[in-house]
Amino acid sequence: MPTGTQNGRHPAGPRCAAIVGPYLSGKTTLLESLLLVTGAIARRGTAKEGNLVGDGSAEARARKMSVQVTPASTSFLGESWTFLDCPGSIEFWQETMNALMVADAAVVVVEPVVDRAMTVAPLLHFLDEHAIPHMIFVNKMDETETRVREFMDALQGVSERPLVLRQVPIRRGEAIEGYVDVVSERAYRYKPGQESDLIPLPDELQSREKEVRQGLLEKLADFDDKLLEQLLEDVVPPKEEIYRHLSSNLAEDRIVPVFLGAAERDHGVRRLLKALRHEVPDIAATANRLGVKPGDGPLLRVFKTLHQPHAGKLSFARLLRGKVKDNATLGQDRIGGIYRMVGEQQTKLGEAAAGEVVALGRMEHTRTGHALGANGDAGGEAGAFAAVLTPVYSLAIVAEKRADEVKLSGSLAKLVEEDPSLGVELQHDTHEHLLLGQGDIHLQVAVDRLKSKFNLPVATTRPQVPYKETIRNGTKHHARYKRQTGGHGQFADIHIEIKPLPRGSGFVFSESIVGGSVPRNFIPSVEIGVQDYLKRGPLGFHVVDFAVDLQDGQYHDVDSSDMAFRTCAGMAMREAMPKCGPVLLEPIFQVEIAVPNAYTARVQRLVTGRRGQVLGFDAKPGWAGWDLVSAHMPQSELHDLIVELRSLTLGVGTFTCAFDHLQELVGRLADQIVQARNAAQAAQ
Ligand SMILES: Nc1nc2c(ncn2[C@@H]2O[C@H](COP(=O)(O)OP(=O)(O)O)[C@@H](O)[C@H]2O)c(=O)[nH]1
Ligand SMILES: [Mg+2]
Repeated sequence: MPTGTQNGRHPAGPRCAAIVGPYLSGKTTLLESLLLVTGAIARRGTAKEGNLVGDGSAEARARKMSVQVTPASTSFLGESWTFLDCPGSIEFWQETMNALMVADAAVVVVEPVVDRAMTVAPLLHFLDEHAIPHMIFVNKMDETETRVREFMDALQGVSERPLVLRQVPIRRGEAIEGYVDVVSERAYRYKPGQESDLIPLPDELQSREKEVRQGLLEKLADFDDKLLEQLLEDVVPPKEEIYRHLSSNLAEDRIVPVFLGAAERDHGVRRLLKALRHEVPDIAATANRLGVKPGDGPLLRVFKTLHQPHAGKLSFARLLRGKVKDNATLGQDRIGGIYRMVGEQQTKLGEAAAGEVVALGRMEHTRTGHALGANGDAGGEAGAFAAVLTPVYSLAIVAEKRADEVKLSGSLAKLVEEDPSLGVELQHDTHEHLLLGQGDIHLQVAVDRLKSKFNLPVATTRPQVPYKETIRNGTKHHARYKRQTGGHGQFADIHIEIKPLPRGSGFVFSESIVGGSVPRNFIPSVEIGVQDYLKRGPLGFHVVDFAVDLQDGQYHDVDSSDMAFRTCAGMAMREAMPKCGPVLLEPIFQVEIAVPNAYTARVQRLVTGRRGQVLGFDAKPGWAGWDLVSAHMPQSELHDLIVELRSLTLGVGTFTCAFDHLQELVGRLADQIVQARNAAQAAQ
């Protein structure tokens, strides 16, 4: 069995590789092939039959896409591996980041399409930022007409680390029938369902092979003076030495090896497995990279939580250090089962050791992202983990059945436990419950899960914008409230002055009563009456940035009461406010949009097209070739901004935003908003 890379010194403990890359590049298919080739499954599933190991959940099957990370453990040549099939969609990026933070290496699966190379830029940036060793698997080579050379140039354009091509394809017509390994300089022909055949190196590939090999050696020499000297003196280093350079540079994330194949036909998959086996660092190196503190006790990082409708809760974790036994106490919980997973299939284990990826049963207090030790929370020992993404999209959510309202908040909390990039918020102005997340599919999957896992059907709508209103001019007003009904009546009389205040002042109440014309004890009731009113001003919205001064009034010894003054104040406001030039206020957000600079001009047009104002743009710090466009944009234009931004930028554009100020809105749009508000209130 010619492996070419056998050096006998590679790490042999349980290792873990995350399979990542854009949506539809073939990650789930690659996982299937890895499991088939290593014998973990007996036959290949298909998306059509809905039996792919990586897409076992109902939400994934319904959408024919991975919506959560799927761990699958197997062994290859006596060594233990767990592969984490990650979702490619940017809306499930949190899931993918969490998985990457526990893996020893990532396999980035890409399609050989020049124009789509850009789609892996954010992923490669994340990998480099965290120095996560990664290799690229160029998939679908069975169906491509793209030249490898051309595609490598495009990929190199979005990778900060040098790429090193490890194989040269052997073509017959347009089809690829095998490859030359440029380190071992051996040629192989693919054989369906079996290991490739060793064949003589085709003559016509000799020079291309030499060229690629030379390129690889030159890149390695950039990190090693001795190798550089050898190359300058035309000394060819032994293969073992080249492999040693490849492994150490991969471990340090200094180079990115590139392999070719077709997962659907298992082409190149054994070659990939061998590279993983020989070149990927083990848990000791990974723990060191992450900054895990040395020690003997167990230390686990939970990278995924799964609430199963009938089988209870599972916490997926990687052992960064030490050992655990079933029933032991870990974090704040007692372990109720340790399982090795192959998709949805579980095998119970009595214990697990450093490097393994396991599912832990019934860890009720444990959440995604927790670091667990033998003595409670071990966050301080476990080193780096992925940050939580901020939301870019939201929907208002209500339980379809009124009786479910209480259950809803508990179930939402469980969903957030599973996926920290989801959020829940009560919007005080509009009284809406908002579900926040990374995009429409992300939230629709959450809604599906509420139904399938918690039997909780909900309806969603576009959230209302919390418009406000204010006044442009002030006025003085006198109001008298007088009722004579049977016994003693009600009486209150007040003079108030209303004044506009600068933006951001809110509401200010004061009094300048002299001589007790309104007795002290009634003054708070006047303020309450004004407060009641300001929840719904003349235009129908919460009123801000104005002052009310109580200046004079009258009272009656018997008929005056707190209630009478409160009512009178409301009356005064209702009569006076429409005369103060009411005007609508629209929330404006400060928005930062990050895109590759090829899109900067288009993004500026997008901002102005959505009534925004571009404040400027600058290079995004630490992101070569990316810009950060800052703008002020109305909140009402942000709802689906992410949708348009992604469709404009092959999915890679992102933004962050924060409330900045309120701004007057007049004209047709304002009239429409006020009309809609009045209609909605009339319908209540
Ligand atoms: N031609 C070809 N198609 C493939 C190959 N691997 C996967 N596909 C197809 O690509 C599509 C997406 O595959 P999938 O594994 O679900 O992609 P994922 O989104 O990256 O997990 C499916 O229709 C697969 O059949 C391959 O090697 N060659
Ligand atoms: Mg998938």
